[in-house]
Amino acid sequence: MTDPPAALAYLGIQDPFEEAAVAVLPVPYDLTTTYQPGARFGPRALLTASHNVELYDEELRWDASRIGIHTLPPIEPVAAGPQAMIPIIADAVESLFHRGKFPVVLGGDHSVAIGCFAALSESWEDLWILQLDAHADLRGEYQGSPFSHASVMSHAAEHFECVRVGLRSWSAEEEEPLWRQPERVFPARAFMRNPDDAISRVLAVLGDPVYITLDLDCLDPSVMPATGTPEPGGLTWDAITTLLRAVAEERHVVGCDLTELSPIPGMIAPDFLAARLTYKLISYVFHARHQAGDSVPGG
Ligand SMILES: [Mn+2]
Repeated sequence: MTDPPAALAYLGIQDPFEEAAVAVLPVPYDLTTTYQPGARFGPRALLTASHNVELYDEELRWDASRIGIHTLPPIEPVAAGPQAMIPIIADAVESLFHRGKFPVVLGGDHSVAIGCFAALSESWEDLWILQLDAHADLRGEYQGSPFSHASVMSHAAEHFECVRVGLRSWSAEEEEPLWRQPERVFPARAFMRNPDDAISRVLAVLGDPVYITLDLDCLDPSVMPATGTPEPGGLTWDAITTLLRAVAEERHVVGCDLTELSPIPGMIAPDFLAARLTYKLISYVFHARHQAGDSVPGG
């Protein structure tokens, strides 16, 4: 499959793959969505909206697009279901790590992260996962599948240490695994009571390096209504960007996935927020590397 032209690429930029620090991988897959389907349309909506994102970050006073950004062809869904998707996603992400890229995987429902975790377990040791999510996603299986969006973090826990932020919905079954290490759990209500204090406590427990799995439903539906399962009482834009900036500056972030954008026809704000948040994350990570004197392409 050929790479998408600039008109379909993230930010409208299509730098040559070899020269790009960031590889954007769209995975328009939502076969495990249980409530409101539509996350399969997320990558396209995010990529389209991204063409309106300002490349100069007003907060960092820096243009991250100079690092080189390349958008890969989407991984098309396979009808065989979630289990069949995992090795396909894992192979694609693993090859990005091997080629020194910072992968940005765009879902799709959160189950696409299971493929990312499989790639991470092959590529990194002693890695920490920062989960931003409304839900614990710690079910052993859900609706007959252990590869559901509701089981995502059970897979992460097999290989990695996890810190969770934004949670506000979980089942009785998830109570025990969730609270095994209570200092690593930051429910949305407690987090939002004093975000600055919570962020310093996140940094006190979070190891290094870090992979970020960002389910957009961690945000409050008032700013991010376009998700498969919008839960009231989530994070604000200010809180999540402050957290991401702090983590990017204090840790080595190796990659991320951003999932569960389920576009609402006629409403562009959530699509734009998702596109902007993706760029914020990329900007924070590479600005921090640039400040640290790491060699950053074009830096
Ligand atoms: Mn989730």
